[in-house]
Amino acid sequence: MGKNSAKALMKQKFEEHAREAAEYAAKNAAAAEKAAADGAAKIEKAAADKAAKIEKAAADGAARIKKAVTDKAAKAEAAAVKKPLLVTDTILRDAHQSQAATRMTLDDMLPALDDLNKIGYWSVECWGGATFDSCMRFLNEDPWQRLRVIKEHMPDTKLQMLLRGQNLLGYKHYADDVVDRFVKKSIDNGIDVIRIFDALNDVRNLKRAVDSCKSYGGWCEMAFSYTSSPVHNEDYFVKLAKRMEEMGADSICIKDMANLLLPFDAYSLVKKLKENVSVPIHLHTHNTTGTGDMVLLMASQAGVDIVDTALSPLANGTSNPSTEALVATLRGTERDTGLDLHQLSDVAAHFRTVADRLKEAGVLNPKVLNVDTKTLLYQVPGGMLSNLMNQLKEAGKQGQLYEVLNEVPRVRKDFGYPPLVTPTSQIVGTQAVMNVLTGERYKMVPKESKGLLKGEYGQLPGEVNEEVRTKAIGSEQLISCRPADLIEPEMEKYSQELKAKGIGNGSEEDVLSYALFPQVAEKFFAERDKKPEPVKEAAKVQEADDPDAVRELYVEVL
Ligand SMILES: [Mn+2]
Repeated sequence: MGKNSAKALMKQKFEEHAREAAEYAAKNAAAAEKAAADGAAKIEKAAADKAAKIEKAAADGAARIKKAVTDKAAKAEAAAVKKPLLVTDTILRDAHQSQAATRMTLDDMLPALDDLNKIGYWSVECWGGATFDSCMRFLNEDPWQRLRVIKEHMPDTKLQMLLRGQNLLGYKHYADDVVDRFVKKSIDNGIDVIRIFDALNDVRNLKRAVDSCKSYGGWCEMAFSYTSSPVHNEDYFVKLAKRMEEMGADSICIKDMANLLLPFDAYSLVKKLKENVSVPIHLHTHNTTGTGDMVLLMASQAGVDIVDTALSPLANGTSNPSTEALVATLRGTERDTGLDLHQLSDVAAHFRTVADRLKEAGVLNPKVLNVDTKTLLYQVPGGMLSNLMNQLKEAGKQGQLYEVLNEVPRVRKDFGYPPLVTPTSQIVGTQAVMNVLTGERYKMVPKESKGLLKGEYGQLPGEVNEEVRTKAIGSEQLISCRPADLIEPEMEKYSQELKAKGIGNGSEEDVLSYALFPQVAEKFFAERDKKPEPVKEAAKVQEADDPDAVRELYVEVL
């Protein structure tokens, strides 16, 4: 082989080798490329899978959230639709107490009771307040018998009463055993709902009545006396309501006895209460200053559960707003009361005849229907205003009314801002009149003012002016405990007294009537037990030596 052919062979070999190498490399590269492509595809697929999964999860989540929101909205909507405003009618208690000095008789009520029972009210207020005293003092009627008859005719409607805590239906603190038996007998004779309040909002004065009400199976509605002052604000009332819920209240009532609560304040207060307590909120107001209907409407929009109204013949003015007007206003709305206007109108027709009778008898002065905006200016409840005017008239000093109206808030401040409700409205009002008429503040201090400053009625809400307190009671010891802690049991004593005097029918109800109003009850028993049929004419007004008689000068603010 020549040199050239050897070279050619080498070249050929080299080329072969190079071709093989190139082929090998190409093969490897293809494999690598394929692997890379496969890897990338895998990653891409995984990423796509993951993304799809996430997207699906997100979609699921969104759907779930959307569903939950929709459900909640539907529920809220359903709840709103299904939240009729509940109504308590006061026609048998506050309506005639506020307009006609509590002079409606059982005979006035009887023809309407069966129809009232069919209306579908949450409750009908028919007892307590001043009705008990008025029955015996003026109407020669046994208040217990009245309650039993009402119950008999109204078995399907909750019967409601108003109770002044430890004062029961009287004007002083009673012993715990009297409170307990009174609450028990009220429930035994037909009461279902007891609204319990204290003029000073001192919950210690509510405790005995509340515990008894619950132990005897009554619906315990705890009420606070609404007022406005530097110490009485929304937080104060919310705190009080929470305390009441803790004490076992089945419902809580805003008791605006003087129509001082304004519509937008009512809205805000009800909202706050609904946020902070879980028991139903019940609103009681009057139409003295002309804002009552608006107060109820705003409260209904804020979610109040129950409101007080009175059938139209004895509604408005110093009484509560009218039932029919509110029922018509809310018809077809989410707060529709469900009450039937025709049925209401039929029952109202009867009470129109009763209102006419009361007008003829001179106990219903149409003046009570006038809107009285002085309360808005002076924060003096309507009933209190009439008392002040009467007191000044008796003294021949009507011209000093505006001086007295300006003195009332000053006395109230000195006394630690008590809410102005019976009996504090009378105490503050009388003191203001004396401060003006004597020409020297606190020159004369009645024993009721002294008692209030001493702590006999419970704890005053704000700071007391110590200079005034010293001038009134000197260095006398203050009472810081619950006032009733100082009272011995009384039931046995009264029971023995009745036996010794040979009066009463031997029932515990009679002992209680006597415990609350000894002189009035004694006179009433004599009258009742002498004749088989109760006389219909009003009993004579008590003689002046009756210690309770002084109250006849007063108009109740309840
Ligand atoms: Mn009232």
